[in-house]
Amino acid sequence: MMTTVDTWQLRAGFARRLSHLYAAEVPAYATLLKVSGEVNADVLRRHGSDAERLGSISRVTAERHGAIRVGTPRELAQLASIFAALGMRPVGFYDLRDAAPAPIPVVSTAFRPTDAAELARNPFRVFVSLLVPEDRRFFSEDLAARLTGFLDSRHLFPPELLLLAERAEREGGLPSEHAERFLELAVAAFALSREPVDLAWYTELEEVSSVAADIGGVTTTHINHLTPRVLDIDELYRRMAAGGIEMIGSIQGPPRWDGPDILLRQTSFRALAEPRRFLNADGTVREGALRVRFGEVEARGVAPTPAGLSCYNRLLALADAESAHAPGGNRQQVLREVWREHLPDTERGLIERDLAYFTFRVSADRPRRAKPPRTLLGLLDGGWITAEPIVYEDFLPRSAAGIFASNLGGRGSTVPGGDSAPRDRAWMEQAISRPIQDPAALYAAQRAASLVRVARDLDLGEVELPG
Ligand code: OOG
Ligand code: NI
Repeated sequence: MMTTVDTWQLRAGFARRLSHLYAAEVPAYATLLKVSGEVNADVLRRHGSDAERLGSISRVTAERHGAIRVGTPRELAQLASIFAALGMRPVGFYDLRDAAPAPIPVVSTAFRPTDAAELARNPFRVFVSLLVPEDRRFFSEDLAARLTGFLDSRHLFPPELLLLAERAEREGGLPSEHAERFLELAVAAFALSREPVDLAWYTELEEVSSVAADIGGVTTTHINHLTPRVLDIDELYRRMAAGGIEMIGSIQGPPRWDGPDILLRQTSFRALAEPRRFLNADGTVREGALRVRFGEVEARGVAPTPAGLSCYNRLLALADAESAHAPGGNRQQVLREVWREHLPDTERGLIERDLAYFTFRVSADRPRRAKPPRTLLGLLDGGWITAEPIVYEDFLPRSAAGIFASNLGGRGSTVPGGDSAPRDRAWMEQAISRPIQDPAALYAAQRAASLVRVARDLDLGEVELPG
């Protein structure tokens, strides 16, 4: 009998192979993995099971996100099919075209497992960006026409890969020898190509945006970075810097502080230039180098509610304003003070103000005789139930823009007032003929399901949320 490789096994296999490929292509990534592993082991030793409050050590050790950039809706739809074969669905919509510190001519989504059990098996996620040649703030009509022509004529994925992807999605996995072939082709599609790069074309696009050149200047795509998860990102930053890797700027996102970690904190470093061959206008080929890929690492916290997310954005703006008054000051220090002043420093505080998502379950040592209250806080404070944070599984537009910007060569150029070509989640759903889920709705559904179980176990009608 033929054995079937299930969807989640395909996903885990893909993530593992892509990681091997990237480590072979970008040696600094291999260093990053080694240091991340050491930091995680140290945190686990120091804090024991507390260190696993936001994910088991086996999940965190295997956890990666990647980034891939494509040029057309057709390419994005093909990627969506490959990721569907791996049990990864599009979640969230990000428009980076008016992002600070530098606008990027892309709109993005993230492909990831959406189910808690699937996330626990393997949480691999990929941030995928789609170029917007129709945006006149970046591309003139003439350049856009040539760019679209170039993109329409290339084929990023071989037909065999796309057929296997369709089958894997339909059947929830693949027979083992097909699985092997599928993974081989899928990983190869994201390797850095040895094809010569047309220098004049690449340079013309680079003058507009180096992301545009990275996407539309070549006939292939590639994995742009792969990011491990670490339990203490400040310690990782210190060790990488001490090891002679030049880390960029600082850690993006929330500060380190005494309260619960929310959202995600990320930092990155520029990878070395990689050898590439260039095609000159006279038809000759020469050896050169391109610096398009980088290393990144992240620490994840609890998922915010919509109220928590707008609170986060407000606090960042507040910190920006304070930093503007005292330029040259310590940003982390400023953030820490803002956090202390405005955010509750306990999980209970986050629950009370409905700023973050948790799941709840009835505690083993709950009171036996009394009648349970109906409110969430009453149940929590009375020892009836316990709360567990839901990990943030998504991305942050502002950090993403910062990551893009800090790793780009030139600043590029934009024409203010040009037609921006409206793009939103509905547009992207149509472009790929698949629904794109809302991150907050996924977290809210997880919380709601846990409360239904609590209500059933305690024989309550319904549990009342705060607020
Ligand atoms: C994606 C940048 C976004 C993150 O971690 O926020 C990202 C890219 O460089 O293509 O990966
Ligand atoms: Ni990233």
